[in-house]
Amino acid sequence: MAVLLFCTVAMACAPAAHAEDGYDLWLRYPPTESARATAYRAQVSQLLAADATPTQAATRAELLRGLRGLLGVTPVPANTVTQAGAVVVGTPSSSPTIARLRLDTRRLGPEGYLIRSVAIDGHAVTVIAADADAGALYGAFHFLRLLQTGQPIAKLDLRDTPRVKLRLLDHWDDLDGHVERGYAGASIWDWHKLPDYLDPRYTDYARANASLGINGTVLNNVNSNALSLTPAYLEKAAALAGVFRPYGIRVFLSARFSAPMEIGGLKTADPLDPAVKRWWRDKADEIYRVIPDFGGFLVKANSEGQPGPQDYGRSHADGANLLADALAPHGGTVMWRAFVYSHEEPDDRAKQAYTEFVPLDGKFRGNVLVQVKNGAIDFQPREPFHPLFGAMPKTPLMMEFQITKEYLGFATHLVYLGPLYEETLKADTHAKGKDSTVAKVIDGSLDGHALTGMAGVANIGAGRNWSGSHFDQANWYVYGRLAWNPTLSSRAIAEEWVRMTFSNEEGVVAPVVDMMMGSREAAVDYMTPLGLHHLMGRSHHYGPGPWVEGGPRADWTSVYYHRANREGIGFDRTAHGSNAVAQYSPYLAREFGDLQRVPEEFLLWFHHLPWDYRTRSGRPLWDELVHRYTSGVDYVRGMRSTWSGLEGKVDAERHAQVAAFLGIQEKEAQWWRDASIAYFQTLSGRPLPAGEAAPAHTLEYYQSLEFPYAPGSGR
Ligand code: BDP
Repeated sequence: MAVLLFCTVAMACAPAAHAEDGYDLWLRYPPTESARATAYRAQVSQLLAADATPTQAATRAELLRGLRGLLGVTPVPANTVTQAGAVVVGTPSSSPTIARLRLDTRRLGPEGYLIRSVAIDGHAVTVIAADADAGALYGAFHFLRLLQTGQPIAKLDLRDTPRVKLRLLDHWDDLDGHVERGYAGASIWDWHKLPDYLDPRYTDYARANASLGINGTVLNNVNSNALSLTPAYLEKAAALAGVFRPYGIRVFLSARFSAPMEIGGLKTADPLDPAVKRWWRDKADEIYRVIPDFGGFLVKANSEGQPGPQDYGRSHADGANLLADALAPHGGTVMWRAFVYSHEEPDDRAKQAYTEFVPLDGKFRGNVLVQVKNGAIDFQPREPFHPLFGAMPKTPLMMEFQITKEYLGFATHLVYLGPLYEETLKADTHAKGKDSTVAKVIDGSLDGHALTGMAGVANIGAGRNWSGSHFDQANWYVYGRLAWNPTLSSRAIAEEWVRMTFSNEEGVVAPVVDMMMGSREAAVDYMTPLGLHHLMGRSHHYGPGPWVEGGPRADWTSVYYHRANREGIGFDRTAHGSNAVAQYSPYLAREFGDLQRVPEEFLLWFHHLPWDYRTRSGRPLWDELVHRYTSGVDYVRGMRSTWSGLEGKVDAERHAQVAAFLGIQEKEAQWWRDASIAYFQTLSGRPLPAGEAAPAHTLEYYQSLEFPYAPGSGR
């Protein structure tokens, strides 16, 4: 075991010499303010960290990097704890010092850790102990986070284990470098140069994910290309897996259901056909030969034109089980998506996944997770939680959140998604009485599942700042932290992120956190207030399009969802309408179906109401709608002024970009408001409430706008 002793060097507290372009994410490790740094240095005078395995080496390297950056200390080798302030990292098998302490690491599992202030031979020491290397790595990141956020470290007694087993990013990246719904440039995977060239960025990607506890990545788009499963591409995926492995991250692939035909030369992909079964078994064997710790397959089947088992009259369970059987001998998992709605089914789209999947509860193999989007439509600014949560007790359900902001302003709108995720996770399904939260469905505690998971559709691209904007990094961050522990508070996570990414100064932290916390509600208000949904521009999804109608299918239009006419607006999902409320527990079905009790944020999701319906503010519905649109825009204006007040407190480079993006956001929020009001006014026939400004342009103007090159389009 290598043991390092620090010597402290004089530290220049000058601003970082490199450009503040966001590349370093929340792992910037900037110099700590001097009084605090002096105190910390005495507490990290020595580092005992083994480097016998790649994960141990990564752990030690990260601690050294962090301490050097934060405290300006340079390590030199030593042997044992010889002075106060040693930091000891490892497991009972990697560290004799930890073994001597006889800590109960067993109960931490393969990824948990504890951080404790103890005395060793009379010296005050910080121990970061785990039962396995990955846990020690996570513990090291936690320790660095404490320093970076200015926490005291003298009396630590922390213990943490992940509540969710698979904590994944889903990349919607195509093999040609395009990212579906990606707003941060091209794909970070340079398939053409893989496997021979390993961009150092892959390592930084792994570090960032490990710092949050993300332990898996699905490399390719759910609208997948069978070529990903050919030997040449498997070799490329294996090279990435090699970079990620030391950081506890496993590689998964989206599998195209018709691959046996497209790359296997078979005539069918029927899941019950023996040749198809053999093909998948052989394919799984082949994958595990090159990627021994391969995680498994993600599948989008019989959805939006993708092939699937229903093409052969088979069920989703038949399809999932086919792949599950192929992976089972190797310990792999199938994540089968419940995002399905069919051409043939004329029913309310919000009901279709439930209708198809609930009858299959109990029919999936033990290594299948059904992956469910947070809401029943499609990653809208606000949706009630998906009714499948709580409705399939015999099947482990995995959460799918979208981190990339397809429906929330792409990269330029400052919208912190923490409150959206938290709202969904805290929602009570009432499936087994009160306090049957979605978080408990996801972490397996409600129904006793050991296989659990959460997926976030990544917002990562090759752009220098990874996520398309500085603030979108916070969405990657909060997703990762909540995947580790779905009960954390999004406000606390925002604060952590601001401290690590921008500044520990209270004068920065408080206003920025406040601004972030209200930003999602503001986007709901200027885009889709009061439960409206799916009103964006057709296909590229950029900007407002409440007038969208016609085309290949009704449920790809806006008019299908808002149902506005001379009389009123909203989708009646009560027993008088589509009765989607009945897919929730009886308690919630009553609540959502009852105008007196339905939460106002879901009003028009569940009810069709007259324009003069009196809302809780006392305003008629039309006036309330206009009021909400306007207050969303006002909030953005407020964020601009808060941010401009921070000039000089945040580095000029990032300050300027955020300021410019907020300018774009204000313009576009105004556009959403004005276009929506101009359109709905033609139906309501009502005047604008007193004091409300008229839209800047005519409805025809807004309808004439076209965006053939909007980024991230699907294909
Ligand atoms: C929709 C996206 C589309 C995705 C689809 C999915 O617009 O690009 O393919 O979700 O999740 O929101 O499969």
